[in-house]
This record gives sequence, C-alpha cells and structure tokens, in this order.
Amino acid sequence: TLEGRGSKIGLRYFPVLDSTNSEAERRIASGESSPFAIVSSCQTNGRGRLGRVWQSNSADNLYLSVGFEPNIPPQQLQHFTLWAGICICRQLQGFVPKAPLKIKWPNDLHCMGRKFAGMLTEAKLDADRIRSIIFGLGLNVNGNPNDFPDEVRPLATSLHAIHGETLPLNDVAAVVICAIEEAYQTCIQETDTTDKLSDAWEPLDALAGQQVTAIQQGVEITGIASGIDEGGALLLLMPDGSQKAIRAGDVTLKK
Ligand code: BT5
Repeated sequence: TLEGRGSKIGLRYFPVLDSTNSEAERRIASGESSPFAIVSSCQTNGRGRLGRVWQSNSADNLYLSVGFEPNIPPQQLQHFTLWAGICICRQLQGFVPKAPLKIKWPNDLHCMGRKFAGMLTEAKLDADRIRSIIFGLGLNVNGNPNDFPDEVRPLATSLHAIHGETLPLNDVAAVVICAIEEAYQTCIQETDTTDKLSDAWEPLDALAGQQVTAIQQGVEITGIASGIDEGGALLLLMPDGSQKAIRAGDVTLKK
C-alpha cells in the first residue's frame, strides 16, 4: 500500500518490539538502507521524552518509526517534528471529519483537550551534520482509552473514541507514514520553510489564545499562547504586553 501511494519507504512489521525507535536505531547502526519504516503491534519498552513511558499494550493502536539518513546541517530539520505533526494531523483529519485534530506544542496530537498521539524525534549528529534521524509516532487508533492506567486515562483519547467507529489500521499506518515522508521532503527540499510553517501551524494550534504555564530554568512562566516563532519556539504573550519564547520543555494549560 505504501508503494501504491508513491512512497519510497521500505516497511518492516513486527508483532512485538521493545521500541520501534530502538529497532530503527539498531537498523541504521547495522547499515540498513534508509528510508524505512518500522511498525509494531506492541512495544514492551515504548518511550516518550525525558524517560517517560508510552503506553503500548494494545494491538488496536499503532507504534511506528521512520528512519532517514539525510547528511545535512541540523538547521534544515529543526522544524521537522512540527511539520510532521502538521502533515499527520491534516491526513488523519480525513478519517475523523467531525472533530478537529490539533497539535499541542511541541509533540502531542490532541483532540478536544485529550492526547491521541505523541511524537518522538531522535537524531544522531556527526561534524555538524545530521547522519540519522528517527521519527517515532505512538497513535491511539482503535484502542479503548479506558484501558490505560489511572494517570494516563483522563488525558488520553483515540481516533475510535473521537469518531465512534473502528478505523482501518493498515490504511491509517500507510497514510501516516506518507505524511511523515511529506514532512521530511518539505524540510529537505526547501531551504526556508519558516513563513509556510507559521501559516500551516496556526489553524492546528491546540494552545492558541489559551493561558498556559511553562517551567523555564525552574521558574514558572504563565502567558497567553500566541503561536510559534521562526525557530519553532512557543510564543507567550505576557501580562505586561511583552513576548516570551519557550524553546523547550512542556507546557500545561492553566485551569
Ligand atoms: C511523547 O512523549 O508523547 C512521545 C511518544 C512517542 C511514542 C512512540 S511509539 C513509537 C516510537 N517508539 C517509541 O519507543 N516511542 C515512539 P511525552 O511528551 O514524553 O509524553 C509521554 C506522556 O504521554 C506520558 O507521561 C503519559 O502522560 C502520556 N501517555 C503515555 N502513553 C500514552 C498513550 N498511549 N496515549 C496518550 N497519552 C499517553
């Protein structure tokens, strides 16, 4: 189905893996030709950022990674995760036409305030070139969010829960992999995607106009989320009218 969609990505499927990102990393290290996609029905050690766990027990959900070896300067892929989020949301929206899919900066896909997917990009650099970049996506498709542990359940949703119908898992996987490839092509073919990025980001921004809190160097910063800057940082409008750019970390919605 990937080839039929004009994709050049080779696909490998595994019923169980520790982590599709780890498998992709091992395959790059052993010289497998890229780009390739690793898809699994279950991960025993699915991971998020900063040592967090990605719940990966349900074969009704998707766990996948795509590996690339671009050999280009890192600046050219600095917006890759944001572009991937944009392309994935746009494509998945076709499966769930009634509910707006959004991106919660920097790496969550949300629908009506709940997370249905998380993105994890891991790159290896060498002499200021990106040798390899692995993009991982955990996507709750047909799984029941009530099966998640207590701490995740209230924050999570799935495409099935959003749409009320079972979705074709293979088609969803193929569409998502093509969206990741499209995002990658956008970044490597165009030297400057900055203007395009903020235009594409705006309608998908889950935080826009909302009061959010970020922790920067141990200090809590609260402001109104107002889009992203040219570096992909989240912009906060502060009570005194100034703007602060949040470059890394997580933000929470102020209740
Ligand atoms: C992420 O991390 O959101 C990135 C997750 C990437 C997972 C994919 S699966 C394929 C590939 N292989 C891997 O090993 N990883 C990638 P982060 O922003 O750190 O968010 C983690 C948090 O999301 C957890 O602490 C939970 O609160 C929540 N969470 C965990 N599992 C979830 C799930 N299945 N659905 C919704 N939320 C979840």
